[in-house]
Amino acid sequence: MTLPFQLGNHQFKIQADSVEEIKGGLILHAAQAHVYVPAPPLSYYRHGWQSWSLTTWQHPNFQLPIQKPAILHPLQTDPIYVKHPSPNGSWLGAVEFEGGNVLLLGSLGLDAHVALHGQQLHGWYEAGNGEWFVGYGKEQSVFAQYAELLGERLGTAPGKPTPRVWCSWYSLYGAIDEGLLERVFDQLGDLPFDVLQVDDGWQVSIGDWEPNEKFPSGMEALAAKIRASGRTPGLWLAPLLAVPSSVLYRQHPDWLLHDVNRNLASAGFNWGEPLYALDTTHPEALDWLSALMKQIRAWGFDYLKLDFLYAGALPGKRHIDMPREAAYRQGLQVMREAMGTDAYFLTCGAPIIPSLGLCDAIRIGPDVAGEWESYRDATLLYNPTTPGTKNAIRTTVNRLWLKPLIATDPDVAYFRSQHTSMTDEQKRMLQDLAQVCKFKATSDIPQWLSTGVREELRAFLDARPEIVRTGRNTFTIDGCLIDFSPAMPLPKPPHGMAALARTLLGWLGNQGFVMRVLNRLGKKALQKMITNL
Ligand code: 9PG
Repeated sequence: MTLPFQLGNHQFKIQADSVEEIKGGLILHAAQAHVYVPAPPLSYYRHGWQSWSLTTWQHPNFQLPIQKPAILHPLQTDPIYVKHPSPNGSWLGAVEFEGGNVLLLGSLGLDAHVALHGQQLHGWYEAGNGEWFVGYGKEQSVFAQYAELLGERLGTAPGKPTPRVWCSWYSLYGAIDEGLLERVFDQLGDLPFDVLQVDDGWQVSIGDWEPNEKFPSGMEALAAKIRASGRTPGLWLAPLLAVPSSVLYRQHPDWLLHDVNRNLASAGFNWGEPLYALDTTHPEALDWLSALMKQIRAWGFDYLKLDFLYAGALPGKRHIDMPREAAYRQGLQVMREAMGTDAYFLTCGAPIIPSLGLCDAIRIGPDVAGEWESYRDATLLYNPTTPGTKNAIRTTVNRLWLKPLIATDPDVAYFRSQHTSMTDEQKRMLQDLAQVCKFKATSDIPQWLSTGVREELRAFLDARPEIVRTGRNTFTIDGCLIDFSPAMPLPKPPHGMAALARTLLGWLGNQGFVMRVLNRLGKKALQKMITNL
């Protein structure tokens, strides 16, 4: 049915199977929902699929260049919609009108997408039909109401205190070994960290979650060392991925996600290898995941950062035919049950809405990095998901409406003055974002900090400031005005020579050998950086 609807001063036309009025909006039932807005909107809210995917307000007529390289689409975007010609986003979309009010169309279930066609918001479920929320009014209250409805349906996090985390990734990257980690952990001294989290680099392979030769004493010994220092041991893994060099890949090809042509479905490319996804509807794969979670807990790790989780929700042919995000959620549920609700569970690279209610925290933006923005990645590749501080702040701030539902991880803050090209102001913005998110982490090596800066880090970790949101990008932190607007603009799409360079770079980025060389060069640069530690 099509109905005219008065919301605020605006007359909207709504098309759905049924419409029910609730306070502050409407609940629709439909496989396809349409909302016709009375005037051309000023801007459109695009919501990215998983932690790293772009989330931003954009001009409704702006056609976002397709981000490159294409080989990374499954790893950085929802690959189904990456070439969609209209402004579009996962589960929800919103438009802003003159006067500052917004209209939001958001699904209250999984496997849904929204696009803007001129003056029409169009939402659809990939399989079957479901519920939608339509809200109109002040931006913060419309998004808050959407969050509340999502929480009622998918659940909210149990609200454990958010730990302050030292994470090994953004300083040591893959170059960790047990001796080096123990030295750094010692140097942390009495800095008030609750969790020491070992990131990527401890495992034999992506798929083979056993300690490699750099951890000869084993993971149990490492966890015990951390525990003995009075902190909680944390561990990273990417349980839904397998690379060709892994035993998992060789022994269980039937556990992997396939495409309609019965080839393996690509989950992107990283660590110099193509990535493949575990099929979370396969009972043996689920048993394996469950045993893996129990193993990690038995080693003594109580903080789990499960990464690259999008792999469980990629499109493909599954052992049991079911919508892709429902399949992911089933896998997540099995992992949560196996690890126990007493573990602190952070999801990363994770489809946002399908993760709600099953974890404690979620990364809501792409990785930070030592630089604000890279010209190659931002402008030439037009890739807003690659590691970089500006990308991280942009997407994170645009997802803060999720805060009532789950702990929101903005990634680590930087305090160091070595191994970064960021200005003090840029570093400050990341630190402020951590306070706003109430999720504080860093990877800084104490040796890289002067005594003064070490004390700044301590004060940052100890602080519990009062946060007030005063606008889309503005907050007060203990009364002090903070503005994240400098991180919001998207780069200008490349023209002329830059467009040519873009084509060439995009092609190079799709070549496995180029990615392998980049991977090797990265490792060399890293070795140089850590020689004195
Ligand atoms: C470990 C890292 C860290 C980090 C995670 C995740 O687009 N990409 O190619 C891409 C690669 C790695 C990545 C994010 C994006 O980082 O977010 O915190 O744990 O894995 O490998």
